[in-house]
Amino acid sequence: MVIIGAGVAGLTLATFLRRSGVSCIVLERRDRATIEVRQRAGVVEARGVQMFERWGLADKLLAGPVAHTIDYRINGVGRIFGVVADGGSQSRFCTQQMLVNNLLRELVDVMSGDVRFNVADVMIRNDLNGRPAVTYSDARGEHELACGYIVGCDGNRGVSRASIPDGVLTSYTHEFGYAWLAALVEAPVVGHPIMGVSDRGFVAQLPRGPKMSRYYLQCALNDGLADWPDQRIWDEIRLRLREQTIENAAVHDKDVVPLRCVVHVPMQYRNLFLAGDAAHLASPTGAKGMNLALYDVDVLAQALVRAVRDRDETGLTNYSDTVLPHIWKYQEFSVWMTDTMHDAGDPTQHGTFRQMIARARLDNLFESSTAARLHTELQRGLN
Ligand code: RFL
Repeated sequence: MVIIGAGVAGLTLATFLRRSGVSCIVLERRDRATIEVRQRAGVVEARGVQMFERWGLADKLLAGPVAHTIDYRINGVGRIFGVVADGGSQSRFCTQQMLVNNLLRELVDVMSGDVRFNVADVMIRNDLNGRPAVTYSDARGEHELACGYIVGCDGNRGVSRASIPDGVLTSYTHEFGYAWLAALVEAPVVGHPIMGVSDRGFVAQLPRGPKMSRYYLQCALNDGLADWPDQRIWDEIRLRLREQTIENAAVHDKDVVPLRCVVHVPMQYRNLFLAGDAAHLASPTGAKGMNLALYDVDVLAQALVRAVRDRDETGLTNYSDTVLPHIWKYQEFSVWMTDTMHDAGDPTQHGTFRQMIARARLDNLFESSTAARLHTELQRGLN
């Protein structure tokens, strides 16, 4: 088995396989130090927590439960949404960087898993004649790995999906027409995580550890980092949250992220299986991208173990059909969250009618216990 990509999807899959006694090799184009510091998601939803519990890894990999509240703030007026408790598993705080580090420790340092960093020129052979194989090069030369199955966990711009011949995949894409300026700052969330609507555009502040948080500011698609010096970031945060007392803090990392949703169907071709961002992207408003990657590899790991141990490929044959209904459900949630949180604010993009509709949707969350329960289920990934 060869897994391409040592992000959340690739490392989780390799860890599950290794714990099941199935050997695999992970090929990663970056060095270990680089993938250990990539910061993005912050929460493993309740469904993912249940998955890690089932694989006996939750307490090794994840930190404590997350706050059960979100401050949905409209032009400075906050309403605190309380996640409806049902006594089941709670979502847990775990930044993507923390999860990747913990997976690397478990897989490489504890279980001596085979992760090869700094590889280049990865190519896939997946034709009908002969055994599947992956070739790559590194500092020691060129290599070929003959294998039974190949899993593409190499993100949206990797080689795995690109290796599938034209005409096999259908790509469903939705562009929202705006972007986010994402800034990791040295200031914790004080009070509740914020999802903010403002007539200057969307703003959010989400926790990223005891000393850090990440702010998101809606911006134009063609904005670059040069348009967002640190002082402008803090000025906009104060204006959009209507909190003039917020003080500037160090900005550690910033990026401009266009908002889009994409699903590539089917998520497999012959002996190649796609998982995580290699197969789909969800706009970050719903906080689902990493969590969907975890869902894919949970299903795929079980199917691969059955194929190797019991020579039963049913799970692999059905992989794409099994995961896609869940992927589409959470694409819908991501689109709902993105439209609602952006349309409710600045009406320049979609007009005042959509603004009022979006605000009515938010009102529903606070006025209907049925709407609140559904929103909670979707946030926890349990729907
Ligand atoms: P990754 O994490 O991108 O890992 C892919 C790995 O493959 C390697 N690679 C290759 N290796 C070998 N050969 C090649 N040719 C290769 N090409 C690529 C790369 O170096 C890398 O190590 O994909 P994966 O594992 O599928 O994980 C997906 C998640 O990273 C992604 O969905 C999330 O970060 C999305 N996301 C969020 N998800 C959440 O669940 N909650 C959130 O709050 C959340 N916030 C976010 C996000 C994504 C964001 N950006 C940057 C788009 C916030 C932002 C701003």
